[in-house]
Amino acid sequence: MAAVFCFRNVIFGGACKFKSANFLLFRNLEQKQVRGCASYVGKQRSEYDYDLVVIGGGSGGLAAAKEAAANLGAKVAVLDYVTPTPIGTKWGLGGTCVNVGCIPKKLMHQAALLGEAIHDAKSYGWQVGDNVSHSWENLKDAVQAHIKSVNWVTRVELRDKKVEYINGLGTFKDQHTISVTTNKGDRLLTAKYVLIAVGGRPRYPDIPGAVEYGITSDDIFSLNRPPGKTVIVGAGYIGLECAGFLNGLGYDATVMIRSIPLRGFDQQMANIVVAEMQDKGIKFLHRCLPKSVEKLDSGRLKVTWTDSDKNEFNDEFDTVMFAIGRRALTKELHLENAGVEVAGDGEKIDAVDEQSNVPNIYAVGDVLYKKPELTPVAIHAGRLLARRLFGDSAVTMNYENVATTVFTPLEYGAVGISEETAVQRYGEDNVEIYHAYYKPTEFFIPQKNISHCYLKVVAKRDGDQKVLGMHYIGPQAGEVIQGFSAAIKCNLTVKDLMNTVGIHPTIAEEFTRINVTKRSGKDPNPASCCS
Ligand code: FAD
Ligand code: NA7
Repeated sequence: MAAVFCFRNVIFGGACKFKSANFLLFRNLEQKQVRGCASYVGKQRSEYDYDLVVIGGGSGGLAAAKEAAANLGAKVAVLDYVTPTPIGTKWGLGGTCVNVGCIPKKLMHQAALLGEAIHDAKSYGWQVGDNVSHSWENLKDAVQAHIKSVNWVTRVELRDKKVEYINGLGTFKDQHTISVTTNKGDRLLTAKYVLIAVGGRPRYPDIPGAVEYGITSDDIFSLNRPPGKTVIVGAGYIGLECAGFLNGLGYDATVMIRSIPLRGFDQQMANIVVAEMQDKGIKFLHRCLPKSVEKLDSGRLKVTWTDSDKNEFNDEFDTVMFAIGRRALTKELHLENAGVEVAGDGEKIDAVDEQSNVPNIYAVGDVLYKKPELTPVAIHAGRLLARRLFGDSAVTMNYENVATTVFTPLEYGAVGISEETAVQRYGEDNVEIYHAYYKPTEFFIPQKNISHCYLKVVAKRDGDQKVLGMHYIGPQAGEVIQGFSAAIKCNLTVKDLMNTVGIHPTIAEEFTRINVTKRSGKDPNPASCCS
C-alpha cells in the first residue's frame, strides 16, 4: 500500500517527464497511476500549462472536460473549431450532435411526425382544415434558434465549471504541446494529458459536381431555402432519417442505395424500415451509384447515375444530399508530430481503453476505431476516462449492448446483436428467434398501416434463453428500447420477459407477450389486441 501511495505521488508530483519510445511500459505505469487518486484537487501541478487539453468541443470532449474540471479539480482547456462546409455552413460550440446531428434531426423528425398526427387527428374528431401547410423557413428558424440557445448554455456551463474554452483549431506540435490557431493569432499550450475528441465530418463522393453542388447533413438543417425534390445518396441511418423527415414535410425524396440499407443492423428489420418508407412515398434506387451532378440553367441539379448493370439514368432535383459516411478529422491534427498512430483505415484511432499508442494521449467518440458513433457512447467514455485520469476510478467503458434508434418515419430501435450476427456467432441451432407483428391501439381509428409493426427477440436457445438482441419497429422506438437495454445489461432471459407483467395498452408490452419462435413456423400475427 505504501509503495502504491509513493508511486502515485511521484507521478502526480510532476516527475512525469517520460517522452521515450517505451510506450508499453509507460502505458502500464500510467494506467496504474491514474487509478490511484481520489481527486486531483490539491495535487501539485505538473510543469505543463494544463492537466488536460481536449481537442474538440463535442459530446465526448465536453463530457470529459467538465468531469475533469468541475468534479475532479483538474485544470482543463477545450479547443473547438468548426471548418465551414463547402457551401459555407458553420455553427457554434457543442459539436455534431447539438448542431448538425441528433438534435436538429430529432426536431425535424418530430415536425414530420406532427404532420402525420394532424392527419390522424381528423379521424379522432379534431376539425382540421384541408389546407394544412408547412413552412420550411419557420421550422429551420425554430430549429436554429434552439441550437443557438444550446450553444449559449454550453458556453456558460463551461465557464461555471471552470473549463477554459478556446475557439481555435488545435494541432499537435509534440506529444505534450498543442498549437492553437484562433482569429487572434496562434498560441502554444502544453498539457500533461491530451484528449482527441475531434469527431468527424461527412464525406463527398469523388464524382464531378459533388462538392460544388451537393450538400450533406452539415447543411440540411440550416438550409436557407426549402429543399424541394431531393435525392439522398447513401442508405445508412443518416440517409434514411433525412429522407424520412423530408418526405414527411411534403418533399419528394429519393434514396440511392449502393448495396444494402442500414449496413450493420439486422437486415430483416432494415428491409421492413425501407418497405414502410416506400409505402409512405419515398423512392428507392437500389444498387445504384451516382456518376455526376451538373447545374442546369434552370438552377436545378441534373444527377446522372448507373445501376449494377452499368445502365445510365438521370433526373433533375432541387437538392442533392450525400450521406455516404463520415471522415474522422485526424489528418488535420498532425498526429505524426506526437507519434500517434491511426488504425488500418488510415483515419481512426485504435485505442485500448481510450488510450492511444502514445501514453498521455487519449481519444473518445467518433474518432475511435470500430466503436459505435453515438453521442451517449462518446459522453460515457469521456466521463469514465476523466474519472480514471483524475479520480479514484478504474471503471472502463463497455461498448457492448449499446442501444440505438433509427428515427425513420416508423422508428427502428435495437439493442444487442442482430439475428444474422447471432447465427454467425453461435450457430443456427443454438439461437432462438421470437417474433411478432402487433397492432398499436392508436393506429386503429386513423386506420394506419400496421403491416410493418414488428418486433423480434434474438436469444440463446439453451437454458432460460439469454436475450442477445431486441429489435423493434414502431412508434417511440427509443423510449421502448431504452429500458430493455438496462435489462439486457442485467442478463435478461426470455423466461424473465415472459414473466414480466406488461403495461396495457402499450406497445412495449408486446415484448412481454412474445411466444412465437421463427423455428415453429407459427403465424406471428396477433389474434386480437388483448389476447
Ligand atoms: P463531435 O460531436 O463531432 O465533436 C467534435 C468537435 O471537434 C466538433 O465541434 C469539431 O468541429 C471539433 N474539431 C474537430 N477538429 C478540431 C481541431 N483540430 N481543433 C479544434 N476543434 C476541432 N448520435 C446519437 O446518439 N443519436 C442520434 O440520433 C444521432 N443522430 C445523428 C444525426 C446526424 C445527422 C449525425 C451527423 C450524427 C448523429 N449522431 C447521433 C452521432 C453523434 O452526433 C456523434 O456520435 C457525436 O456527436 C460524436 O461526438 P464526438 O465528441 O466524437 O464528436
Ligand atoms: P454509414 O452508416 O456509413 O452509411 C453510409 C451509406 O452510404 C451506406 O449506405 C453506404 O453503402 C453508402 N456509401 C458509402 N460510400 C458511398 C459512395 N461512394 N457512393 C454511394 N454510396 C456510398 O454513414 P452515415 O452517413 O449514415 O452515418 C455515419 C455515422 O455517423 C453513423 O454511424 C452514425 O452513427 C453517425 P454501403 O453499405 O457501404 O454499400
